[in-house]
Amino acid sequence: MKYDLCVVGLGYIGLPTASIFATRGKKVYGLEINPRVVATINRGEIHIVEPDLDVLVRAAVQSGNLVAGANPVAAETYILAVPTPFAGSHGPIPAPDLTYVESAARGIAAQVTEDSLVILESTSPVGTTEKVKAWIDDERARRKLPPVSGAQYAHCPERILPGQMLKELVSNDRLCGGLTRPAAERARDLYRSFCNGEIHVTDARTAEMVKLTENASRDVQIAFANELSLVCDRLGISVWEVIKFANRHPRVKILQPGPGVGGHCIAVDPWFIVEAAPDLTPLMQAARRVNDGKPQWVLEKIRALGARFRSPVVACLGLAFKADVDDLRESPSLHIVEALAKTPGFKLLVDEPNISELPRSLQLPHVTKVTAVEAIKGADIVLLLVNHKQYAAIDRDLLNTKVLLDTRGFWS
Ligand code: SAJ
Repeated sequence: MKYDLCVVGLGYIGLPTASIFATRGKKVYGLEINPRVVATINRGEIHIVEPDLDVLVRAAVQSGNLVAGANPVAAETYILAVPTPFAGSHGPIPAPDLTYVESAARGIAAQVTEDSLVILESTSPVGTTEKVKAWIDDERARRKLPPVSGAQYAHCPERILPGQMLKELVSNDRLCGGLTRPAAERARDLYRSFCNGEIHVTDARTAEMVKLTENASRDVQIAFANELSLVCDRLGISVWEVIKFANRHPRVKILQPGPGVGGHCIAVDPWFIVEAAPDLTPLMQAARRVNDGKPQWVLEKIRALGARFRSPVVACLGLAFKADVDDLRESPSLHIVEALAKTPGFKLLVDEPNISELPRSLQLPHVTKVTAVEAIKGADIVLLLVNHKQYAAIDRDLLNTKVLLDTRGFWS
């Protein structure tokens, strides 16, 4: 049997993408190396938290159009949706780690035919789509399989926002960058089956750069807000008021300061541009340093506030990398709480409403998981790290007698 689609990697991007194609009538095979994930999906369940994803996956699996497995299959189109983290650093600049993309490409190489379309969705450094083709050609040569010069390649980057993935998957504009024009147009026709936004056609290198540019742009803008927050704090001015009023200017749109930039996109992707041109990117490098420095600033603030108490109890509200998600990866809030837990004399009462137990790094005698209200009641200092919706409802009277550090300006 030949599937319409084989989606490689059933994570935060691959799973919603595979499922939405399946609910639009495509026969989809999800290729996934983790056997627990395969079993979960085939039961119609999910292994990640994202609003309404459970309903979509259940519908996709029950329709018979989505099946997960560990072996490469024959398909018209392959979509690679695997992680592209960075691998340690060579000097001050982290290098991209393309090993997942390479092994995904080599893994499907034997199945690729003259008629195949191979799409890279993973956020990738410029030139990666060309590498995908080269890895597939190389793997086929290594296995003594005939070359497939007719196979088509495109980069169609995902651009969906965690927390609003399903809405954005359908409504966002899409970019299809081909190694050739027919490849881009074929990809465009495929995404039309569910994408209501405009679908723009370009070349693969431009598409790669656009995706990186979007996240680098956001990183630079958040860095501006974070830098402002340091200056305003020193000058005794509320940064939230400054931004609120500055944003009343018709051409000013400053983002919000916070405890740092987390997640596996915005804190990572600018480095892919920097790595390609270190001598030309002082602004992007500075933005990364500003945002990466913010957790340490929060930590020092809290330690200074803690010096007022003999044995300070700190309510830490939120561990996720941003509001209303359960994702702790690259979370500045988690890093701050982990460092606070190592501060002698500090006791921590921690709330993270989207997880059921503390990560192992925080399973310590002086760190307790409680509800937000319990944490506030029992604390000397309240540290708000994430603007989860649950915290909006907290009775402000509870905070009156507490020393407060609101890193998001949520209660100001
Ligand atoms: N943050 C701030 N202040 C702000 C906005 C965000 O401190 O004003 C922080 C958040 O708390 C979080 C980090 O930045 O720690 C990133 O959050 P985010 O909501 O800006 O973005 P992500 O990482 O969830 O998703 C981004 C999105 N990119 C853009 O908005 C340009 C999304 O559309 C991409 O699909 C995603 O990266 C990705 O996968 O690349």
